[in-house]
Amino acid sequence: MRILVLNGPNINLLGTREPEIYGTLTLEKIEQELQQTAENMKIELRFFQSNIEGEIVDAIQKAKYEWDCDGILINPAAYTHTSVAIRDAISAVSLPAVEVHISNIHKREEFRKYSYIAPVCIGQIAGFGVDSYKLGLKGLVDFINA
Ligand code: CA2
Repeated sequence: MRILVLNGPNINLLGTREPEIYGTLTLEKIEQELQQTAENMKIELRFFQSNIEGEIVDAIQKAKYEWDCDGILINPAAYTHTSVAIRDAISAVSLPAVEVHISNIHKREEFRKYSYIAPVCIGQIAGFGVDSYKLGLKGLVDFINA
């Protein structure tokens, strides 16, 4: 089984600012920990991060048509709250997807509470730091195997 782990804008800057919200976590650390988790689960991960909405749409399409992925684990970051294009791409490829967030978006500013992406995902996990990705991955893999 192969899963695309997709991170959106500014996630590449994690660990440099706002540690009270995002901890000291870096993208490299998140990917290392997920890689370890995936090896234990005997699944394969493909990692992609972009600050550009269209590149994220392209990655979702490639997950289905080039990379032969079985599912998508996505932290759309700020695009969570704005992107019809990312939502439509997930719908269009019909791959199971799980939305994850490091912070609990439901206890932050009003504008972060709405997700354009959640309605086209199996589920959403928010607020557990790097564990949001691990929990999301487990949920996604269990869903695919069911
Ligand atoms: O909590 C999450 O995982 C978010 O997806 C993170 C996004 C935010 O826009 C979402 O509402 C929730 C922000 C990602 C990175 O933001 C940084 C901010 C300061 C320094 C470095 C990264």
